[in-house]
Amino acid sequence: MQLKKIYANAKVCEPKRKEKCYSLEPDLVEIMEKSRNYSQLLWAWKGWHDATGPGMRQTFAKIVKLGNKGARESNYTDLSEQWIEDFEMKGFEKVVDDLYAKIKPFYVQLHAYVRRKLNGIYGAKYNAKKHNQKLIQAHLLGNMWSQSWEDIFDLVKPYPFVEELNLDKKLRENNYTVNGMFRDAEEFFVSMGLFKMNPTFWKYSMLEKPTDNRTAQCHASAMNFFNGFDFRIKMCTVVNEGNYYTVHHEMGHIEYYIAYRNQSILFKGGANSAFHEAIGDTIALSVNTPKHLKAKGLIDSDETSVQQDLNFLMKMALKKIAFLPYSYVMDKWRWNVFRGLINETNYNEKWWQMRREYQGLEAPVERSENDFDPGAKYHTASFTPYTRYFISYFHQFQFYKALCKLSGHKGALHKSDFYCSKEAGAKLKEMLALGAS
Ligand code: X8Z
Ligand code: ZN
Repeated sequence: MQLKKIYANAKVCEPKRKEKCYSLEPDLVEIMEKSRNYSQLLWAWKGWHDATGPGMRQTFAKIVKLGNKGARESNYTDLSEQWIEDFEMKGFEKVVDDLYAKIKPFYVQLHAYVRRKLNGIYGAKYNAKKHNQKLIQAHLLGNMWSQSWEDIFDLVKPYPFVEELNLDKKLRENNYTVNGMFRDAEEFFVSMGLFKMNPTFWKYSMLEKPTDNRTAQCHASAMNFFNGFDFRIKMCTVVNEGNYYTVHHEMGHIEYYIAYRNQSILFKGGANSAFHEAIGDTIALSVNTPKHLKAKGLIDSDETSVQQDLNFLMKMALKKIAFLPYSYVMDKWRWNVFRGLINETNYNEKWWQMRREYQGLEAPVERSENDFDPGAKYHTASFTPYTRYFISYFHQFQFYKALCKLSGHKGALHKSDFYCSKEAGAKLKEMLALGAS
């Protein structure tokens, strides 16, 4: 079966009630985010990894062969070189390695801090004999892939008794709908002089999971139909903080599509794929600030104490710093597969070797070469390169800083909101309109 089909159809069923099955979105994702029950988390984690990877293994190997053949026929050494070429930069892999090395000391501290907190919570449940005390078990970080850790913020909050804005709660209290979240994102872009979504967007986008028995590929995406007006988002949106963020991410793609719609076909693309991934996230950084949430009437005051600031920055680190080694591993592993340095005999062994080395994670249960744990991730099933996200997590802070400056912000960077800044908007629009030219 096609890999993407396996991913879209995978379900995890209860062992005693086989008819009671859960899909990734929203069920398993929510368990991973909210459950603090070691066994339940393990069940969801193992269930999803078992339901996806093993069936993908053979087809994945076949596609690697074909992909390499295609790349070589186009004079690349293999598919890794073709993927890397997207960034049009000599020595790009070294740039990635250097960025990772720069961030590593920070990540190591974050990891050690989180590990200690988790030991305090789940310690007794760890299998003391098997568990490596230096590693964190992969199912305890609030996320199926341990790629970003903000959903365990409540467990690791530096000042637990200081109250924070709980955006989830605020969205519920204000009776937010999915449509309302998309309207908010649109309104932010428009406030800066960027584009409104057009009727085609609202008519043909799939903003919620279909409720009939169609299977939807729920992983959020934004599509350009390359005719100058048809741009759509597909997302199984639910009303919560994480999705509020992702809605801005996806609309960032659409804004970019619209901005470069008049470029020649060759240039109808991002400056590179990382630029494309960074636009919506840049906006979301601004949306996330107390200043902005006050402007939206979601909180009463944007005065924050030092403790609140530190809590805020910890949450940011859980989201943005924890992501870096994850995104690094995703493509390092695949580049090495394309190069023949990893093959069908050791796909999973090498995957976990890299997960240990770079992310400091271990599988909570024994894994073998019958498993194929990289396949639990959408981008493996869809053969979507992932370095774009790694790089975009640097770009987005660079873009954010520049837009803050243009909007006239003074003071701490993490408090800057460039909502309504036409100066910042004009420059952003100018950059987006260049597309890949
Ligand atoms: O895949 C995405 C977007 C679509 S381009 C929702 N992201 C990566 C992921 O989910 O793994 C955004 C952050 C990283
Ligand atoms: Zn994206």
